[in-house]
Amino acid sequence: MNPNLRDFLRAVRETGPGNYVEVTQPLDPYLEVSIIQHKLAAEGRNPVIYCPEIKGSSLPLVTNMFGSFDLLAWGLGCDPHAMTRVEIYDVLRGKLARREDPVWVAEEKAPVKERKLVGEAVDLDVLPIIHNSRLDAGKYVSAGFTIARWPDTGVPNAGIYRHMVMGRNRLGCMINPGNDGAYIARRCAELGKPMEIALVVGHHSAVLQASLGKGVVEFDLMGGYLGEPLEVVKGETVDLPVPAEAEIVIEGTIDPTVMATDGPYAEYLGYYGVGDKPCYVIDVTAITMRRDAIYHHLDSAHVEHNLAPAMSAEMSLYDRLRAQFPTLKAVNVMGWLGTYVSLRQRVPGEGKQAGLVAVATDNYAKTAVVVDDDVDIYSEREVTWAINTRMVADEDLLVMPGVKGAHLDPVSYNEARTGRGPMTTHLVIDATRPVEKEFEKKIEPDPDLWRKIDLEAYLKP
Ligand SMILES: Cc1cc2nc3c(=O)[nH]c(=O)nc-3n(C[C@H](O)[C@H](O)[C@H](O)COP(=O)(O)O)c2cc1C
Ligand SMILES: [Mn+2]
Repeated sequence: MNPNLRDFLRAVRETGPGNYVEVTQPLDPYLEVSIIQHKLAAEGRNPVIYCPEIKGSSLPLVTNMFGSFDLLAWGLGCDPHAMTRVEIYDVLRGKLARREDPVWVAEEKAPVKERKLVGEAVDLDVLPIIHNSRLDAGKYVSAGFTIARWPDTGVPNAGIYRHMVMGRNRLGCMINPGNDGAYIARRCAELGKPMEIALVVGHHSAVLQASLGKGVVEFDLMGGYLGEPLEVVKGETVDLPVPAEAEIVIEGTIDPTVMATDGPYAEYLGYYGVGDKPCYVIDVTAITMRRDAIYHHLDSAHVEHNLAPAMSAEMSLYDRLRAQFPTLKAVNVMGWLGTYVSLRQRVPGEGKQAGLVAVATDNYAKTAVVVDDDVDIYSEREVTWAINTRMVADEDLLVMPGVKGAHLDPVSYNEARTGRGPMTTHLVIDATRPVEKEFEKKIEPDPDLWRKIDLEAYLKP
C-alpha cells in the first residue's frame, strides 16, 4: 500500500506541535481558513493545519502542507533537524533519479473508490471548497493535480492547476499556455477530441511534490519519490489511471475548443492578477472518494504556494552553482522571485558571476543577492545587513533588462507589447566584501560564553 495523506499527517503530527495544529471550531469556507493560516504565519508559525469542520460540508480539510522547508523535508522522509540541507538534497537527488512505472491494483484495494457520485449524483458542494481571499472570483480547488493523457502516445501527464467552481458539476481549469496540460488541450482540439481529466485532491506530500516535475512522466517520478510504484486504478467515467490511495478524485471532460475566463484569484506573488484569465471548462462526470475523505486545500496567497516546488528548484540551483563555484555554501530560494546565495569568494568578481548564473538559471530568480559565507542567508535581517554594509551600489549592481521572466510578475513588460512574454529585468546584488584587501571584522559573540551561558538561568522567570 502506497504512503498516503494520512501517513503524512501522522508523521508530521508525531514531530511535535511546531509542524501540526488542529482547529477546534467550525470554520466558514468563506475566508476563515485563510485567516487562520495567515495569523499563524504572522507569528512565524507554518504548521500543517487540520480543520475537522468546514460549515456546509461533512468532510474535514487540511491546508498548509507546503508551509515550510521543514514540511517539504518531512514529506520526503527527511528529518530537517537531524539533516543538513545538503544531506536532504542528496536524498532528493536519489528520488529524482528514480523512475517507477505505476502498477494497477484491484478496485477493492483502492480506498478512493469507497464512495462514488456518478452522473446526476455529482455535486461539488459535497466538498469543503474554499473561497480563499477576499477578491477571488469564487471558490477554487487549489491543491489538486490534474491527470490527462497525451493524445498521440497515451502517456498520462499531471500538473497542478487552479479550478474555479462554476456550478454543481462544472469547474474551470486554468492552464498556462506553456504547460504540458495546455499542449494536450490544443492537440485534443486539433484532433477534434474531448480531453478527459482526473483531478486528484489529497495524497502524500511526496506524490504532490513529484506532480510538479518538469520534463518527466510525473507518474513515474511519483514512484521515484515514494520509493515504490504508484498504485493506480481505472477512472470511473474516464479512461485514465488514478491513484488508488488518493482522498478524492474528480473526473470529467473538457471541450478544448471552448474557453471561459476565471479570476481574479489571489496568486503566488501576492497579487490578484490583472483581468480575467482564459480557462478551460470541466464537465464533471464523477467524484470518487474515501468514506472518510480529507479535502486538501492550499492557500495560494500564502508562502506555501511558492514553496511547493522550491525544494527541487533550490537543489538544482545549488548543484549548478556548486559545479562552477566549489566554495559555494548555500542557496535559499525563498519565493517571490528572490534568491540568496552565499559563498567564500576566492577571486574578485566570483560573487557577481555566481549571481549571474543564478538569475540566468531560474525564471523565478529575478533578483539574486550574493553574500559571503559568514552571512546566514536564512535570515532576512543578516542579508539586509550585508547589502547595506558590503555593497557599493555603483559597482555591485548588475542590471539585465529584457530577460525571460516569471509568469504573473506584475511589472513584466513584454506581455502587453508583443503578446509574448513575460519579460523582466534581472538584478544581481553583489553584497560580498572585497577579496583583495583586508576587510573590517564582523562582531560575533564569544563562542565559548555563547555555549556556556544558559539564558533561562540568568533571567527572572
Ligand atoms: C500551488 C500551485 C498552483 C499552481 N497553479 C497553476 C495554475 O493555475 N495553472 C498552471 O498552468 N500552472 C499552475 N501551477 C504550476 C504547474 O503546476 C507546474 O508548472 C506544473 O509542472 C505543470 O505541469 P505540466 O507542464 O505537466 O502541465 C501551479 C503550481 C503550484 C505549486
Ligand atoms: Mn508534464
